[in-house]
Amino acid sequence: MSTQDLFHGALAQPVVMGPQAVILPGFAVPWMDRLLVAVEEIQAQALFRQMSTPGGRRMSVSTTSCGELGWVSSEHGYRYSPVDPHSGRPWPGLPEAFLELARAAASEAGFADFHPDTCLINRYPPGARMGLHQDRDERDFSAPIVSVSLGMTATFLFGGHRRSDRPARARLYHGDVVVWGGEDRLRYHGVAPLLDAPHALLGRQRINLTLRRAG
Ligand code: MD3
Ligand code: FE
Repeated sequence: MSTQDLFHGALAQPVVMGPQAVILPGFAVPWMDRLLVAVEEIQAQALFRQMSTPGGRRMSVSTTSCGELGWVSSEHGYRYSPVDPHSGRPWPGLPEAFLELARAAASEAGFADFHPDTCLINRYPPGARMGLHQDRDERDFSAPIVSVSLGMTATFLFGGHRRSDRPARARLYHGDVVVWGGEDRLRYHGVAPLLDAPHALLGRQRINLTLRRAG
């Protein structure tokens, strides 16, 4: 394992992406072992699945959720549901490590008292991507979103308030955390097709956690 895997960002400064959007390089490193154990437990109870979009296309990313609500997508639209439609059971609970990390990162970015009630977990195999979109399915846009990148490096696309605004690009590495809120909360964003460069711990995949207040 390279020093980059362990210490990328432990020494790095926050990267400002917008007035209320910031990358915290390596911020998740102190929680890493607990995060990876928790992701394993969640994916055993609520399998990753490739959802369809209302446009009828299959997403290249596989998703699952934990918390009181989980994000689901189908031909009928996007929504948050208290049960996993795949199993008919409630989603697994939000792990304590997710909550601690989300609250610490939000606070570091200037958002006090963040109480997420869901975490969407995205799994990217090589080549998977996420087109430019806004996150509008949450009830209250005043809460920030905290995202945690695990595994293979991604190129994140950070656009503006119109789909046609040319996006800025930022690399997101294993252990990086990003916090978006306020006026940046509804900006278009996406992920460029994932390059096939295996990660020392997670192999040929990227896993992204997004902690949100949906209900
Ligand atoms: C910027 N996920 O799940 S996380 C998503 O890496 C999503 O899997 C991407 O976009 C991923 O909806 C990016 C970063 C993210 C999440 C929410 C945002 C960026 C955001 C909300 C507003 C602006
Ligand atoms: Fe999004």
